Amino acid sequence: MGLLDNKRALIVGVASNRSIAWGIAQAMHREGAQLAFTYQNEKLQARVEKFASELESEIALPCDASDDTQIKSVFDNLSKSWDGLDILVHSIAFAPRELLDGEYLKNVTREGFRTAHEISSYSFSALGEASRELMQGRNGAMLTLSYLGAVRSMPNYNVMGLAKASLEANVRYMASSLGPEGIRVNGISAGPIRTLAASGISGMRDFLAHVEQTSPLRRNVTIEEVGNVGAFLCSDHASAVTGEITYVDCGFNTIGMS
Ligand code: NAD
Ligand code: 0WE
Repeated sequence: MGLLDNKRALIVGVASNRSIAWGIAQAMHREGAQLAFTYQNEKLQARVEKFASELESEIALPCDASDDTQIKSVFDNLSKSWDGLDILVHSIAFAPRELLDGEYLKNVTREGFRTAHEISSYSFSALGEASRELMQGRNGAMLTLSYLGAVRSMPNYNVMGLAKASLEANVRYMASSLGPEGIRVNGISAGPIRTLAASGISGMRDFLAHVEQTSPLRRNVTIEEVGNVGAFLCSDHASAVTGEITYVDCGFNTIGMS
């Protein structure tokens, strides 16, 4: 018996075998969930189709989160294969790279600010609202991924920190909107992990080394560990947990000094 037997999950945000969304998908599959995936663009299509088939899924649909038409067609398409949806996993973020370096205030622009908030926070609202109909009458759960930069200033994370603060507020407001329908909404604030989104980020190595040296567990977190907590939060074992941000960061956020 798995935690997620008979549940159907849509996974948004797989780009490689290092993606946090991939860790979550693997845990959910292991716990008995049936999966569907989306991919951002044609460059990722073949890869995501291969990842889907590894987890016994035949559903991989295009979804660029900046395009309302694509968001709508994901659910139109999904409803052809599935008569309902139990779980939405939102694991995407984007800010123009130039803004993720140097001083926040000097580098922030109106356009970069808008893009970061649109792709990293609004997209969760848009996908959540689009999931709503398929989730009726089945104790649905939605999950997103945040980072400590939402609540503490971090070097170089800059405008992404503001977008994650918005995303975390979004978790609470979506939980309020959807709670009366039995749908729960939660976030995981993960520690730094080497993924595509983290590659080429200046200072990523220092972030990882700092957590390894100072976190209570003296190491970094893995996508498998984030996946396990994600599977739990979207399972009926977490049926009274909503609007929460759960830290999966080897305790790093809890220390004052180490
Ligand atoms: P990743 O590169 O594997 O995943 C990022 C995903 O975002 C990719 O699948 C990409 O296709 C998608 N994406 C970007 N723009 C998009 C758009 N316009 N439309 C649709 N998809 C789009 O990296 P990851 O680290 O697994 O990131 C997943 C989530 O985890 C992000 O929200 C990220 O902020 C968060 N997170 C990452 C870390 C870390 O250190 N890696 C830590 C905490 C939280
Ligand atoms: O949320 C993130 C990264 C999200 C991200 C990554 C990129 C790289 C490619 C958003 N937009 C872009 N845009 C690109 O062009 N993380 C939590 C990982 C991360 O990113 C950092 C970090 C950490 C940790 C950026 C600066 C400092 C630390």
